[in-house]
Amino acid sequence: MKITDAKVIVCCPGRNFVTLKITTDAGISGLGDATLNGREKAVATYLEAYCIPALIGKDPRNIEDIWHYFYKGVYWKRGAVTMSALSAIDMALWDIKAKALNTPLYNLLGGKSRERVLVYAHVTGKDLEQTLEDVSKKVEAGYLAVRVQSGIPGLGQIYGVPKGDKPYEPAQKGLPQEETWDTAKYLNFVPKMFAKIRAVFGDDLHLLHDVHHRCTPIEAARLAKELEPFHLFWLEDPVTAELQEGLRLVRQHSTTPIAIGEVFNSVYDYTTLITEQLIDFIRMPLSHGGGITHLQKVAAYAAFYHIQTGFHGATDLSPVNLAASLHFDLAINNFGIQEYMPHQEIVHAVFTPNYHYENGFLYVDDTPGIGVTFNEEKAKQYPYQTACLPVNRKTDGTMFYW
Ligand code: EZ4
Ligand code: CO
Repeated sequence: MKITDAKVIVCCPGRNFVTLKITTDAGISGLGDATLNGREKAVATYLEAYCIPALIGKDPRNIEDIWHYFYKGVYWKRGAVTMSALSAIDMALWDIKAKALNTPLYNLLGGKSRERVLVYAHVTGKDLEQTLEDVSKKVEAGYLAVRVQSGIPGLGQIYGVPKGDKPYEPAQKGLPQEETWDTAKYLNFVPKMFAKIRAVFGDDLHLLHDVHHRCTPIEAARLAKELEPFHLFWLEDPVTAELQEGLRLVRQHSTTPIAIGEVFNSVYDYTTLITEQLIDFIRMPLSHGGGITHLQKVAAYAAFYHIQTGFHGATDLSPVNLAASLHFDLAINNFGIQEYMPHQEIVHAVFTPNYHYENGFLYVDDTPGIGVTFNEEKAKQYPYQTACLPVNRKTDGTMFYW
């Protein structure tokens, strides 16, 4: 089998997605998700200018060799842009292989370890009252796990809180918008919020929270310690993990489980965290972390250290990535949980999913391959629109992490 063509389609059904389609001489094509939120064109250009010309003529069945061609073979390796491109190539090759063998992807990853995938929903509200109402709605919808973010008294628009009645979507049209941050106000509010949620909803509901990289190690240690009585499923990205050693301090002070890695793109972002058992869940998504080929290795490495998966599943990752993640989640032994932020209906006009939600779980059907179909004609109706993630400043104007 030979790769005869590959193309990148950037479309904007409500938000931007970058899709790689690889075509072969066997009449089989594969899809990969190359979306990097707010940096879509950088990945598209890298694929078009440097990767696609080198892909043509290669045998798509040799996934491991092609992976290393674009990793070891490339002098300027790692980084979000190049790894997102490599991830999309890898995903499309696995899609082709599974279609060629006429079997759903999970069969090539070891088969099913479970029939369904536990997911967590996003709860948001502009204040505590609205947040509690939203927890109720998600519980009514059958969710067994919820990630809770809320507006904070004294702060304006912040991460995780929707504007008006629209579902939360961090990227906004045009140049980055500015948000304001105050860690002291945040640290005072969050433990009170979880105390209230536990008091109202009891012990069984799994509760998660995303710090979004905004604490120093000692601040994160305080938060993780104060949240201990509420038994979180996880505390996500408590510190910016450019400095892996920062997690040691958090660990020394608390038994709150830690999840990290949605901005990671290689196993080398994780080595200290995994070998020193400083975290409990890896979150690096297939579409940014080197695809199925690399995540199989990272997930296996994590498993030896009692660490589970909890893949990133925000709406800025396309249905192709979500479906691929679900196959992976079904197959591996150390699956933990899957983030599930449903796409807007308009997204499904372009990408037809092969998964569905029911009572707290996602199910994937037995369509061969990854199983998502992509309607190129429809995609043309939704051309790319410039959109960026916000930037964040402290209340005195100092630039801060978003
Ligand atoms: O901010 O995917 O856990 N989920 C998250 C996401 C990220 C976005 C950034 O593109 O932190 O909402
Ligand atoms: Co996050």
